Amino acid sequence: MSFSSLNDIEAAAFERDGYIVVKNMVPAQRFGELRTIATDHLSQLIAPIEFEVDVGYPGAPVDVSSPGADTLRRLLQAFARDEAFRLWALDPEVKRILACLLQTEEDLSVSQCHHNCIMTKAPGFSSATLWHQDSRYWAFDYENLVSVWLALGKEDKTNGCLRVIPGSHKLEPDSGRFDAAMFLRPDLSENKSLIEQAITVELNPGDVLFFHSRLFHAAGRNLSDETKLSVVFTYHQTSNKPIKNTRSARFPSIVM
Ligand SMILES: O=C(O)CCC(=O)C(=O)O
Repeated sequence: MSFSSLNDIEAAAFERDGYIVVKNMVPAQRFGELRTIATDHLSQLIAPIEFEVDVGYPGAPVDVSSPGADTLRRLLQAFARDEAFRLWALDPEVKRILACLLQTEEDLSVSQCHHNCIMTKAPGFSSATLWHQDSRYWAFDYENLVSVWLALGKEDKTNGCLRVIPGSHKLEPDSGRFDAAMFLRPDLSENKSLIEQAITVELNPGDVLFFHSRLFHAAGRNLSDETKLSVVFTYHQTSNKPIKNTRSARFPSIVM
């Protein structure tokens, strides 16, 4: 799919599946620049940073004295880090596609709360992310947000690319199917049969995945010898407000 051809068919695919991939959306020079800045911030440990040990996901070092405890997970606050990230977050083509996917002519905003990051997945001590909906992090008037995931390098099974369950954004599983951290419980047969429907989202650098905040997704560990880097921002209609005093309201959203 080319972004210049995004049309009613792609919008219908998003409505049906909860995600679309726009191939080659970002040219090499631009994703190369973003990658250089991200790599520089990683090597200089420019805060705020989340470490694998902070998330405590499967495979993460268990505490700060464990081997690999200095493994990075996310460079947080991407919007504030550099003009190049801000320009990408507010890119007019991103806005046009989001308006089409959300089927809205309203103003759109980018959240500065969770996501708004450079996701990193390092070889060695990276963790796996279990099946979840991003709505576990969010508290908005409506669970109708879209995340935009730009691959800065190749993403495939070997380095822990995303897996998604097409159409799962429409499901309303009972609370008992989740654990306390709002991950799907893998021991339940109804969850097992849902997870069997998953597909792997392999991306080339410059490809962009748009996915709904209710879409179930997961990712494996990075078994390659290179760090995986992706820029992720999340968007909402400006009239869809974060609930006061929640994590979603910690920082103001930016109108596109
Ligand atoms: O790259 C991963 O492990 C998945 C990250 C993710 O799904 C999330 O942070 O919501």
